[in-house]
Amino acid sequence: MPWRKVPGLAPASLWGLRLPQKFLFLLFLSGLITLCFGALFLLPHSSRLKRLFLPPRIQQPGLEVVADIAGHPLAREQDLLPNPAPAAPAPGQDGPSSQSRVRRKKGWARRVRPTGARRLPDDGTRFSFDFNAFRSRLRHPVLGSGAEQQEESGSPVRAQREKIKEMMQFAWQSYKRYAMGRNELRPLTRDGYEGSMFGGLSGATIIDSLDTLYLMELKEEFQEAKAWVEDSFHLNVSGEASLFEVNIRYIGGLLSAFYLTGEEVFRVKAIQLGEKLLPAFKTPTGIPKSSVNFKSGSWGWATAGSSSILAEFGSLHLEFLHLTELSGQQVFAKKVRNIRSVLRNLEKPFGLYPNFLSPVSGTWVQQHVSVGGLGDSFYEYLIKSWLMSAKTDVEAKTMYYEALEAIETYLLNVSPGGLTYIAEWRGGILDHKMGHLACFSGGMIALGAEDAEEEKRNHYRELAAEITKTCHESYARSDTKLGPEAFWFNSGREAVATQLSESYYILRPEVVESYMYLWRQTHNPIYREWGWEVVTALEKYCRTEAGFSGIQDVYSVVPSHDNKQQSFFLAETLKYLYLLFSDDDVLSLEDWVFNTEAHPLPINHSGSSAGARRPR
Ligand code: DMJ
Repeated sequence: MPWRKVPGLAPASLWGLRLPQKFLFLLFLSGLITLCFGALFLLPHSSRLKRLFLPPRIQQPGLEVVADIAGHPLAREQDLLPNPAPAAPAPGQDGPSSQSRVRRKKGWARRVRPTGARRLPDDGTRFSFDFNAFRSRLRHPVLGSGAEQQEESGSPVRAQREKIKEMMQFAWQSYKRYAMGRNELRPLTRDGYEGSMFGGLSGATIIDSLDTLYLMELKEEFQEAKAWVEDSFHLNVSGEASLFEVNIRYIGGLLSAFYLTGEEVFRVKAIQLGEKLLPAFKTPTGIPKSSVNFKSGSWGWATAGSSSILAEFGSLHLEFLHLTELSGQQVFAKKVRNIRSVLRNLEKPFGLYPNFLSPVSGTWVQQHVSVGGLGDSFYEYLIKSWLMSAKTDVEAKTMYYEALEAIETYLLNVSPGGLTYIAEWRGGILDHKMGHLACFSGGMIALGAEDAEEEKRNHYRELAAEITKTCHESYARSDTKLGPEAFWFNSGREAVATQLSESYYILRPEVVESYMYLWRQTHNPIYREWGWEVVTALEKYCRTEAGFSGIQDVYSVVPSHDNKQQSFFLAETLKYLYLLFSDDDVLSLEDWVFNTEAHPLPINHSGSSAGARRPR
């Protein structure tokens, strides 16, 4: 019925209310509205609602970027991130240190919450890391002081670097064309494969390649890789994974990508993946098992019966400290510090570290000692922990030099032909062989030489050079000029494999890794010559039409390819080769340490607690 005025009565409202009633109703209504708005703005977690009501430009500083990424898949997965670090410039653009300085002057830095200002330890992805402050602490621009580097254009070194870049581009494009999203490329069959180490995670080659692409300024390729991480790198997998491999390749690769670019997606994924690894530490000693089951969250098998492997549980330290640094979650640092203290307190036979340890009883399982496979990166992570802590982790330094001394006393040998090598030890009996993996030790000893006691520095420099020379011999004495998987010093034969099963080369990096460190330490041109020999041999024997492949026999010039382009070829071999032909301030060793998969992690110049470990 339409509203009409009733004669003789005071005018009524729309609902037929009298004036006092109307007044009371309006009073009630305005009280209700005030209450609602109060709740909206004052209750915890209301910031998301605020975003719904306020246009992006008038939101709090620091939340502007959040509004931009709200439709991003990562934002959906993680909830919204409170304060993402601003992205560093694309490869080749101005160094971020100078950029951050300029921006700070304009007040831009106010948008970035200082480190530690807001810690939400229950979810490391919400933690705020001050990326600008970190970048301003670097002593050298990431990509060196100039795009041209020091040498004149047209110089052979520049051309050599360009060649290595072309190899990376070819390796990446082949992978992209035939195996994008799979773990690794099979260049002969032109497809991809997953392998059994990553528990259902995919894209190992992509994650392993990110920093190399960035370093080489392969901008388009880097964007392709990043887009895949954003859109297709899913962590909700349910297989059984190697703790070590996931850590060094995926977490290491993501951490480096974050530190190089400031892109939040890398930080967030690294932390989430790190959290997925934590169940591996649920053992009576806290020494993790080799593998973790992503589905049940339990730990699974360990090779060699019930043992954990020294090189595996001993190569988590660098990445886990950075996970704490980037997440505010102490749990990561606590796990690796516990490993350190278990090892520190254990009785060591002759000061040597055997390769197998029971995670249940915390005792050594076998008396096999090696600086090659099973032991290798444990030693590497001791000296690198010292360096990464900006030389505050004295415990790591002490353990490193003590271990090196024992290795020298019991494992080091010189062959009748004058080649220095590190043998393997089985309960006191020596195997006079070196694995290709052990060839990283030349670089490690060179890196550590500078902080040794003064009277030992020269000795370690010479030792590093001698071991690297031996490893070069293992290449030079083959027909392809590539080195075998293992080589012996027996019965008059030196630095050669003695059986076909040890004669393969799977694109491994350790020898060129040592060339790179020795070059940076000495600038002796021999290391670039040797590096170039490797480039030439790779091109001749390992390049196929659809990518690079390992070969079955380095002593045959008719290559039999193994049909695998290992992800570490892109992460390590090509990166170390490129750095060998670059200026020293490109990824300077004053700013970075390389994890055992060649992913650069920054030295902790800030002295934050995640990195430092004071002497006891
Ligand atoms: C890489 O995954 C790492 O360097 C690891 O430490 C040992 N082996 C391979 C490359 O050979």
